[in-house]
Amino acid sequence: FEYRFDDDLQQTADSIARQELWFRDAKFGAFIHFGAYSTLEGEYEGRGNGFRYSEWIQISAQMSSDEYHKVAAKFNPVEFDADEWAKTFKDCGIRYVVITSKHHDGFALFDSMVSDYNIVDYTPFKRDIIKELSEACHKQGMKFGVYYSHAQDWDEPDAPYLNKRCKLSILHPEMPDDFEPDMDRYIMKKSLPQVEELMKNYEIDLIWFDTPVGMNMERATLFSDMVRKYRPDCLINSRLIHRGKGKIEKQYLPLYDYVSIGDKEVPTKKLPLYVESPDSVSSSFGYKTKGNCYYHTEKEMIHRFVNTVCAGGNALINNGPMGNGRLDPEAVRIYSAMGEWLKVNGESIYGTVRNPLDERPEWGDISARKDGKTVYLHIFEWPESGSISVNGLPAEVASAVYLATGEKAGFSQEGSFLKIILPAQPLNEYDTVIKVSLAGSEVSTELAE
Ligand code: H79
Repeated sequence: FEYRFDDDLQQTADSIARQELWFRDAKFGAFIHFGAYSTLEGEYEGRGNGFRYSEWIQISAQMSSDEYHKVAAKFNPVEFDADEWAKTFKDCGIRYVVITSKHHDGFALFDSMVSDYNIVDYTPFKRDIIKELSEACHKQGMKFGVYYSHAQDWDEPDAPYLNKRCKLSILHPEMPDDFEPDMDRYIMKKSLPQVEELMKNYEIDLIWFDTPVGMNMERATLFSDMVRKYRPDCLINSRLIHRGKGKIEKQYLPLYDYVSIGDKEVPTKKLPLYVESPDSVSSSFGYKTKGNCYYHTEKEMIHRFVNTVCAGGNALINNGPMGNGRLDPEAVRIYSAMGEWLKVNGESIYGTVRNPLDERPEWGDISARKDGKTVYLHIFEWPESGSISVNGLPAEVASAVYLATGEKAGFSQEGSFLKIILPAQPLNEYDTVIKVSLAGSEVSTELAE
């Protein structure tokens, strides 16, 4: 785990209060990468399929903005149905949704007065996807957030580029050789006013900034203040100002509410601050069929999810809808397996806190209730020995019960050492959960506060 935090580094009281409105208990979010790139599926005129991420096609296929504009102008996801998306997510146990309102390509999925490079003004589709999806999600009782690429914008010559492959001469051959990019000009002209539009015109519960190339305290403060001005309860992620790597500076903390760990990173250690992991059902974020790509198995996905929650975070698990506007059936299959598992075992996920014990067990993982009197044992790998052990319980065990059936589990306890005798077969092929209720003194959950 490559992040370093000061011992005394804490999120601000305001941020913690905002997180506790809904975010900390929600655990499971759906991330959605959808845009003009979705139609290309990771390849343009036979090129560009070597990148892991299909949403990077403009760079991987080295397309000029003029070329990419033609792709965007044809974006017509006629089968998009916000209510169907929202209902599918809700049925799978998802509590919040975060969709790309503008990715690095600069193309917006909402009706923007700031730039007509958006789905309403620039395409035959003409519908505001952000508006429709925000309403559909709220109707289902889910929270709604937007991803917004505030620093990178490949359509804007003034915006900075993350990577040497994003050459101005390729993206914008029309620009003179002596052109000097001015990031502040881009921020004032496009990204800050678009964030204002999103905050003013939509019901947004969370804004997900990404790739803070060129950001500093001053620039980040503009965005943070803009969000807070219109939507004081709206959560902001840490990529507004930093990538979460290395040491996190204390002065940044009031600008955002929680830390985004690395893309597709599953935490392996306890997390010092409240975090969210941007995971994906596949190796890409945007829908990809060309070149190398893989999907996680249902089992892998559930383990990644449970590990993240047990480390003390939320999992924002991405799906890339198809260019025609339908959800990717592979993603739906994976979410559905998670949903079926959650219907039985959701008590061990929602509203829980991280593993209060010192170690992650080799057979799986552990989550806990806030009351400090309940721990959930998640058994991923069924042991041949026919039993598992837990070390470090601070109190006597009053009961141990399988969440799947409500049946009692056999156990013996010696001091802080608990042994559970298992049946021959797991009760669930992904993760069998045993709820252990403690009597008397409490398991400390103070680290998770
Ligand atoms: O939106 C998703 C990614 O497109 C975005 N963050 C997630 C949530 C992202 N932006 N930047 N990065 C990820 C890191 C960039 C990695 C890169 Fe590469 C290395 C870009 C070019 C080289 C990966 C590998 C992408 C292309 C090759």
